[in-house]
Amino acid sequence: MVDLERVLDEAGLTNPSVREYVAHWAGVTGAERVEVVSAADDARLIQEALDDGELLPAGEGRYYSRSFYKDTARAEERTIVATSDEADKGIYNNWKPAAEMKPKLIELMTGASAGKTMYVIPYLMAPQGSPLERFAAGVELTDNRNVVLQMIRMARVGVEFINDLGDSFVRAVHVTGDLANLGQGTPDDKRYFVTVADERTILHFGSSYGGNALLGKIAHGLRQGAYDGWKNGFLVEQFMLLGITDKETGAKYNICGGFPSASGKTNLAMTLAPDALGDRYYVEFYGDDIAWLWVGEDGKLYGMNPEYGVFGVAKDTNEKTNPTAIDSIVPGTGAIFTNVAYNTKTQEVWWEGRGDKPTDLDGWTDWKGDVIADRTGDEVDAPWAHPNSRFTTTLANVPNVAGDFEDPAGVEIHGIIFGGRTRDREPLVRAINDVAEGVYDGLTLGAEATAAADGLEGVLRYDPMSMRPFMSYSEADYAAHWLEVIGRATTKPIFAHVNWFQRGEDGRFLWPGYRENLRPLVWLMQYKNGEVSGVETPVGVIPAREELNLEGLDEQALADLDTVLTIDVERWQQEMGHREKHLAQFDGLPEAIWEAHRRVEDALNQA
Ligand code: OXD
Ligand code: MN
Repeated sequence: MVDLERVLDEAGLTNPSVREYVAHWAGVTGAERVEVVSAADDARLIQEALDDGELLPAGEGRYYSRSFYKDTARAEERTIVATSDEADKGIYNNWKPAAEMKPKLIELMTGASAGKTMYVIPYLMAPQGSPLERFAAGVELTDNRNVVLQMIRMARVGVEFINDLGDSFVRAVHVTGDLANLGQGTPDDKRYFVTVADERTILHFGSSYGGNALLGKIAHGLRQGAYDGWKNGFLVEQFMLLGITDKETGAKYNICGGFPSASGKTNLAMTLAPDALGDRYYVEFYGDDIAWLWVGEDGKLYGMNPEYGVFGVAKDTNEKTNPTAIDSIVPGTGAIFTNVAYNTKTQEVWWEGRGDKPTDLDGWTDWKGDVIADRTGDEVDAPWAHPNSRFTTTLANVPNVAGDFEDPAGVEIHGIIFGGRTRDREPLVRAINDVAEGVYDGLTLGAEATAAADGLEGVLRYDPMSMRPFMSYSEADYAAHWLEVIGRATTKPIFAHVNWFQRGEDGRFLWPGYRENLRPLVWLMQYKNGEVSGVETPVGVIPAREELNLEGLDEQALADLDTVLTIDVERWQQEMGHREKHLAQFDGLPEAIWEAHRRVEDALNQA
């Protein structure tokens, strides 16, 4: 073991609490070397990873990596929120006593980094100077270099972010473990991903992939953040955040919102105005996955994206679905691709939905590294890329990133939207004026079960506020916290529910989606400003057809528009029964939420 004091001195790591923490875990994990990293080390670490074959070049200034084939996604069933207070137990947070989990993790981690380097990653999940800065600092310890490279893209990294913060940092320990012998997905699964929320300590063992391993992002940026927000008066949500500037009036509107997975959140976050509206509206990108929201001293609601990069799902990302993403991963961006298909001869990458499948198989390997041309039998049709394959790129690479994305003051939030994936019932957009009804709408957010074969067609898998896998305390307290924070704002955002996925009887999508989604969002802001009045329905206010800006919208969409702007009362009444059961799971849910539920139910019964 090298002289730790000297390593920390040389790195300029002066915070005594951090030094003590590093020394403690270096001892537990038995790492052979310790290295403190900052963003400036990126080029050197990339070169080391290329030299070791851990990364492969994917064209100029882009890189390719593969994870272990049984380690390709977050493992929700192995993810636990632990505290010392059983009152923190919820339906979704997989709560366990801290006193039970900590010894397990310490045992798993003991000596588990022997022979490896332990990288010390001081990071900040906020622009420096943010009012939430003290909740945003962390120090991840990891024995995996690729995790360091990903973290440098996804967070602000360097000792300067933590030296002056005393003990106010999240302790985030990541140990990869022996991936080939962890029994992933079996009864003998050895992995554990634990957030000890009331100790601000994250202990993740047994993966080197995504949210299991980049601890700033989900474990801290969502789970720990949400717990801290609950105790300290702010909200932490799996929300995208975008800004719309009306070039004619100069007004700027910022909208954030939650979408269950596979409901197009990243595509919406990075959207551009449709061509016909491009002269008037400019859309800016703030974030595709996480927003922290707080009430400022002026009584307005503010929001910011705590991340510094995008860890986007590659599948179906192309010039039509998300041209902005494609532009943000071009040569020279430093983007890292994980688990997509890779051509060993041309260094190209490809994934399902990227465009036409290459017809010349020469050099192509799939996400596991197997040669595509050697495939036989059933393998021939197997996807080339893993469905959860990803690209990682920094925010600054996104062409329409907002000019003020680094402003510590954050931006005022004018609208909060929830968007599921619903084949009928949910109109294109419905505005919700009442705060409790807005929160109620978020709590009953869901995406349709995809397995029609289960007889579940039309039934939602509820995903409250799209936070189901990231809840860190009880849902009843979560609802009360939302009511308290938004209730405190004297200038309130408007809520809305959006749905881009209504289908016709023939199964086709009735709304073209993608860039056209700006139209209902513009309507929502006009409605909030009193410029249009919409049509009242039992479940909110929907646009009158003529209130939407329809310039340049294609003929088919115009023909289908009346259908996407209607409420199917009968289907809604059915849904209310499912909602009641869903909400009844949450003991102690605030009465205001039940009242909102009953108001909507009564309005439907009178319709
Ligand atoms: C997720 C992610 O797992 O954003 O939700 O990576
Ligand atoms: Mn996410």
